[in-house]
Amino acid sequence: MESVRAAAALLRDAGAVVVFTGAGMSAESGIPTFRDSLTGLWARFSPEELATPEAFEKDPELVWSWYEWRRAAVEKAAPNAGHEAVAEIGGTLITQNVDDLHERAGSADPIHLHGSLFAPRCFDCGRATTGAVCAECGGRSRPGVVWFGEQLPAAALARAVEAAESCDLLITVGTSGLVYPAAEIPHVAAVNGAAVIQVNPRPTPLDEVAAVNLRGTAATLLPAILR
Ligand code: BV8
Repeated sequence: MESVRAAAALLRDAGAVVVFTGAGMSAESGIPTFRDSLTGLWARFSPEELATPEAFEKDPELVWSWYEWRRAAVEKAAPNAGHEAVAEIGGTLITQNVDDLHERAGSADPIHLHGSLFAPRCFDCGRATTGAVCAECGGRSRPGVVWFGEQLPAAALARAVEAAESCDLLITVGTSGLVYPAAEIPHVAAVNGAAVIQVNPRPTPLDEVAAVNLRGTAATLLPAILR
């Protein structure tokens, strides 16, 4: 396919490469995306309702059981061929995902803009926690993710912006490009002269900045670019 060849040529000739991933990256590992409506016992909620500090304050047990359900699903899942291709591409990996599938596929040091399902912390003092209550201050343990309305980790965001500003090529995979400030990252790369390749089966606002738009899935198209 012409555009896969064009993407492969851009990757071959690029110096600094950034890969930017969203929930679609893990879809072929069986992890539902945010745009998929929640199913089963969560069908009556939307992620935006559950992924907020207010939801946690109102009903910590409900919010914890959603995150425990998601963590268990990730532990049962396996990285897909797309995660493996991202590890092979190397460069700087910036992910909005809170799963550990990139790490398990061999990506060394992903920048997690929205935290991790595997890093619970104290709701009050922010320190890492291992049990239900913070050993330091007695505060409640919370999932180690960034909720809607919360600031992204400043160091991670600064590292991500710096990488996007200085790269030659940014490959955006499996993101609807709707959640800010993370959604700025591909635009930062484009305005600083990088070429942008998008991998997504559906149109997104990033269509307008993509030099190459690959309409398809991560697990099929990312390995194809590397062939
Ligand atoms: C902040 C962790 C401010 C938790 C997440 C109005 C306008 C603009 C912005 C706002 C607004 N109102 C509110 C805001 C701010 C808000 C925001 O952007 N809201 C959106 C919904 C409009 N942002 C925030 O609140 C952020 N914080 O702004 O703080 C502030 C300022 C000062 C002081 C204090 C605070 C925090 C945002 C972080 C939220 N946390 N995750 C958790 O996981 O539970 S975000 C969460 O949703 C995910 O992490 C992910 O990042 C995001 C969903 O995005 P995607 O990854 O793109 O996933 P999605 O399902 O949307 O799309 C999947 C795509 O994959 C689709 O395009 C699909 O076609 C594609 N796909 C499907 N299958 C495949 C595939 N692609 C490839 N292969 C496949 N097989």
